[in-house]
Amino acid sequence: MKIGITCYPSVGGSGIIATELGIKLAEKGHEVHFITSNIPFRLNTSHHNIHIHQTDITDYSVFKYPPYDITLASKISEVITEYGLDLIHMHYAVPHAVCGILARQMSGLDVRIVTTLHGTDITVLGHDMSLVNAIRFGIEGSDAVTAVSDSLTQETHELIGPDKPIETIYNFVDETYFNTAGREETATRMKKRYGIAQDTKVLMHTSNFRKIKRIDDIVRTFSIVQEQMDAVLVLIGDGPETNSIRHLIKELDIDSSVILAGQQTDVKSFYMMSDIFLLLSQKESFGLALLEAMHCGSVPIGSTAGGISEVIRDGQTGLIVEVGDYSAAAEKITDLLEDPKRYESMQQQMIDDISIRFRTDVIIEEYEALYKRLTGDM
Ligand code: GMT
Repeated sequence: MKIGITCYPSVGGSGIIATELGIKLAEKGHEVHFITSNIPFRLNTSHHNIHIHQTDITDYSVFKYPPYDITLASKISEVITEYGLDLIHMHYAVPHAVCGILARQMSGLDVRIVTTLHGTDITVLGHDMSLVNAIRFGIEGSDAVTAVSDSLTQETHELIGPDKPIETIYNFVDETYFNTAGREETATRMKKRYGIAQDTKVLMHTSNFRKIKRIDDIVRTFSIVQEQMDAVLVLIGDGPETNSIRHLIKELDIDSSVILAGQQTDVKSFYMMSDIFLLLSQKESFGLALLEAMHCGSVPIGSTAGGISEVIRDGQTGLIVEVGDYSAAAEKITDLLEDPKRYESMQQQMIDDISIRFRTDVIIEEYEALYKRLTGDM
């Protein structure tokens, strides 16, 4: 099949999923066209079936705002026509699904449109009344719509109420890269590099440091944990909350045991060094970093937000606490780390569970089956 993919190319779970999906489809023989404003950041492979089409967003002085959506729609329509695409897969309802619908009209061709909802487009933008009609239009104008968790599917129905079925297709990670092979050696090397004693416990979080990630709760959780045992907190990433987090760390007087490592390209080594991965968000449709960390052997603690409890089976493959309850988080982490047998058994159950429920090849087949249903092809 000839498939167009549009996503936000910057760091973020939706861009990663769109990119990994494109790579896997190309490896299976499909012709894949990325139509984006920049090269997706995880697209570090050059496969003969992968084509990249970049939009130039021109900032003419007559425009108060550069017309990203219109330029992108125009580029997508060009690629549809030139390459005879069968289907375009848009990641995010706004603006991308709307761009896809516009592009199809511009091309005058009957290309199929699949839209995947990732979370922020619904759980945050869905509360903005000025965007609700656009989101509903993007969803209803697509031929098929998927969401990355049951929780997001349900929330979309509640918030937007589209006249369209939405099916859940879970996220996945590349298990050939994110796995536990060499975990101990990597942990030893990383601890040496960061001056962490080998028997010190490592707690970790990575994100784009937005307010909804509630990194302050993570820092407060850690502050309690480190009173009970030797532990270090490693925070990877950067964003709007970085400064206030830095202040909080100082205020709690825990600067000597918190590593603010900023953006990192080799996140995998940090996952491998960590005993516990924390994701205590206010809103989170899935939590892709959680799944990456779990594949690398880090046991997760998540909040009850969104789809996190679909990824973690509470008490079996990780731990769940109410949003905002950092005292409970600290208590659960301490109890688990003080009981190595329980930790190891949870870690094993976690690896067994995710390698069945989030298998890349099975999830790619779900997308292919959906494409086939829409095009009657393949
Ligand atoms: O979490 C973010 O802030 C980034 C955002 C994105 O658009 O990339 O992530 C969303 O999509 C990911 C991939 O499907 C999900 O794993 C994240 O949970 C989701 N973020 C939120 O729902 C807040």
